[in-house]
Amino acid sequence: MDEQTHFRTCPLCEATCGLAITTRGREVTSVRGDDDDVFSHGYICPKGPAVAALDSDPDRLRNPMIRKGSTWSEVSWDDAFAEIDRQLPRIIRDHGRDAVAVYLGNPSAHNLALMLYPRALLRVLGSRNVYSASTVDQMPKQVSAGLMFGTALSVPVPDIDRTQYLLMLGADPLVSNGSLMTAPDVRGRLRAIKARGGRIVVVDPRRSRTAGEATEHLFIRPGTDAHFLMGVAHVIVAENLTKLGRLAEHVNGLDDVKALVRDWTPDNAARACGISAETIRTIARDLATTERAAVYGRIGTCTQEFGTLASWLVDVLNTLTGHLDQEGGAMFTKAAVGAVNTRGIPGRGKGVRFGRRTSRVSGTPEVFGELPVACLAEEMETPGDGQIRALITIAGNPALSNPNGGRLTKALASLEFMVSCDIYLNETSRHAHVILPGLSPLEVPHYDIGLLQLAIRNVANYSPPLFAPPADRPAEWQTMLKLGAIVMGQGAGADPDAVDDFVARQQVDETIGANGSPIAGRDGDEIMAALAPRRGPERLLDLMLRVGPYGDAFGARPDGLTLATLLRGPRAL
Ligand SMILES: Nc1nc2c(c(=O)[nH]1)N[C@H]1C(S)=C(S)[C@@H](COP(=O)(O)OP(=O)(O)OC[C@H]3O[C@@H](n4cnc5c(=O)[nH]c(N)nc54)[C@H](O)[C@@H]3O)O[C@H]1N2
Ligand SMILES: Nc1nc2c(c(=O)[nH]1)N[C@H]1C(S)=C(S)[C@@H](COP(=O)(O)OP(=O)(O)OC[C@H]3O[C@@H](n4cnc5c(=O)[nH]c(N)nc54)[C@H](O)[C@@H]3O)O[C@H]1N2
Ligand code: SF4
Ligand SMILES: [Mo]
Repeated sequence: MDEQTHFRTCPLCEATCGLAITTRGREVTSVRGDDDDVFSHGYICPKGPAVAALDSDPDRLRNPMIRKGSTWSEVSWDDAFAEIDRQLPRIIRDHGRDAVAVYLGNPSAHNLALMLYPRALLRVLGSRNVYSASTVDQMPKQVSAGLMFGTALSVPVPDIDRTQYLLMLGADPLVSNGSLMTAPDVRGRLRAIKARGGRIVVVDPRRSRTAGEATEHLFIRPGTDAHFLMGVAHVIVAENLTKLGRLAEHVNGLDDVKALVRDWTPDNAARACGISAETIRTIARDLATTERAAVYGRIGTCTQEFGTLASWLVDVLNTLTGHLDQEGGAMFTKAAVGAVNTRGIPGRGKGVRFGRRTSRVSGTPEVFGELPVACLAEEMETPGDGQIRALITIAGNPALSNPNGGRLTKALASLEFMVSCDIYLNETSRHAHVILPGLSPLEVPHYDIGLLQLAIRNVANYSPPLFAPPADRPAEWQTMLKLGAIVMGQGAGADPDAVDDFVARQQVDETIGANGSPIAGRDGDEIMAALAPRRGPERLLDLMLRVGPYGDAFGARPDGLTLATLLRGPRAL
């Protein structure tokens, strides 16, 4: 059999590297970096080739599993859904919708079906008990971005290819390959900053690998980044280094910020954070006077007591120094798909609201429709109206990833019913009564709807499935719709394709009716016909591409982008 080479995007982390995958029949013979990928230029990390290992791993689940006591058995899809249909609707009927919780894990941000379809399930479930890995990760940044810029994903990204000065806090991209900054080969890009005479200052309590590559490493006392950043802001204001430039007409609250930082002298900040007052002054001056400079904070600045404040201050500094939305500064991506910041009428938006309700047990406020995972165990343990009795996990391993995993593990074991949509039997899914596996990453279409909204370049890469999935196995979007149908009381026999037509039509109608829509006033039937015969996530992706900032608006901009264009290549805008 002949070898063939296929070009795909790696789905395993935020860097979105291009892979050149060689196959013989259903077998992968090699995985290398794609030298012609416009974004990654051949770079991959050691995890990239693991897509092949993941594909062929005999431990990866391929059939649904049902647990009776401690005995697992493989069952048919029909039997698995029938079991769920016996349990979930009953629990909802007896105890209400809040009795069923959903937890969404990190891979759902790297999976096209799981980016698009859980929302249909959440909508029909209508439970307040929605949780995700976001609240042990980037949620503070999303809150500050929401409040400052109007949407949860309007996160400015450091333009590391053009900057001359990068102040980086709480990130170790040499190891993580970058986060809230989609950029293949961060190491190469950081080295290039130094090669062109620029500087990288890393603020981290630990001598990280990235700190080892920096021009300067500042040890900070953990959890005190907000103090440090306030100190830097104080110096910028006190020394009249504030330079809003063309941002001035977009900025409000400047006087409030000036008043806030007035007492935060470098000496006060230094006492709290352990970085000397002199260094704080130097950083402020360098940041303000370097033409191309950016401040970037990541998980170390989020998962701490003052995470939201620190996340906000990062962009306060970018703004005060005029580096926001500037080349070499912290810029907004103009993504081809899903970007709320290019939708609607410029300058107008709904803004964001939080705390519309609070959690039942500890009264913790909701954020973007979810509750913090730190509340999950207590919501399972504490009796009363709204107690969690059933859980659906979707691509998550909260028994390991959530705080106090031991306590959560006990709580999971006490649930009346649990479904895990997962490709492995692991620390979390072993507590499930039913496991529904997704497909291999090489059997599904891929497009990074979320991560490409945070990319340092405007890129659009689509990967069709490399291998056809086995005929009898549902894709995960179908599983999500099936679960939704069961929750709605339509039973285990519901046809996910019919539900999908409904979901797609709903999204088409919403798009037509949206303020400033490029297809305002168009006929829904016509749009549905133009999307045919695609279905599932590819149909929704085509719709989103076509109404996005580069899209063809279904013929109104004939040269515009469609999914068909991406399939033909070239693979970048
Ligand atoms: N101690 C500690 N805790 C942490 C962190 C830390 O650094 N240290 N990091 C935090 C961060 S940043 C995050 S994002 C969270 C992550 O928290 P989680 O998302 O809860 O944890 P993961 O380990 O990423 O779990 C991924 C799960 O998805 C499954 N999976 C993989 N691919 C697929 C697929 O295609 N379909 C389905 N259905 N399942 C799939 C895997 O088998 C696994 O069970 O953890 C947080 N918690
Ligand atoms: N190989 C591999 N790569 C991954 C992942 C993985 O599981 N494995 N997970 C991916 C995910 S989900 C994410 S979110 C990203 C995360 O990517 P990064 O944000 O780059 O995360 P880390 O590598 O955890 O680096 C965080 C740094 O913050 C520092 N830190 C801790 N506390 C503080 C503090 O109070 N202040 C400051 N200034 N620094 C502090 C830590 O010492 C650490 O060096 O990585 C992604 N990449
Ligand atoms: S850096 Fe991330 S995207 Fe690139 S090969 Fe490694 S895991 Fe894949
Ligand atoms: Mo994460």
